[in-house]
Amino acid sequence: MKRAVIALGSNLDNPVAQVEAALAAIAALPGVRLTRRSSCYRTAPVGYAEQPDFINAVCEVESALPPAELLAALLRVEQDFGRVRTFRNAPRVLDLDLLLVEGVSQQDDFLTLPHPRMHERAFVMLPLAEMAPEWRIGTLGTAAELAANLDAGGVTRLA
Ligand code: PH2
Ligand code: MG
Ligand code: MG
Repeated sequence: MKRAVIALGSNLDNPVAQVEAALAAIAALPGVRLTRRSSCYRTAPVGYAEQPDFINAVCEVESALPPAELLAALLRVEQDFGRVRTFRNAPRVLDLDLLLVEGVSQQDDFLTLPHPRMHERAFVMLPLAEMAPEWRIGTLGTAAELAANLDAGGVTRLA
């Protein structure tokens, strides 16, 4: 069993409900146990700005699945939620990104771990610092250290 961290994001069709339902769907995956989750955060869109605010969160799981199989299972959950891929950074009902797998550093066409852009994204790092300040992001530092150096503007924790 290895611990892993997953990012959740939605900005269509009642995003808070999408994220909550996605957490339940992740918890129900065979070979996956949900161990921790962050609050939900309302976040301004990064990249392509002309779209609604996002709801973002992160969760931690324990899984016996190899990382690529875990990612494949997450992509199937996206499909089950009706994700339609149009253009890069387009609005979406659900985005699930595999961020970290304990002890794993890898780079291939399907999956790069740690996620290569996570440390520069406040919408990922603030929820992660809340849930798991001690997680190390490769050799870059802990979630708490990296989050403290980001501009938190546009990221609001929901009650
Ligand atoms: N995801 C992106 C691009 N931009 N911005 C916010 N606020 N939240 C996201 O989840 C997000 C984004 C690509 O996956
Ligand atoms: Mg994604
Ligand atoms: Mg993403």
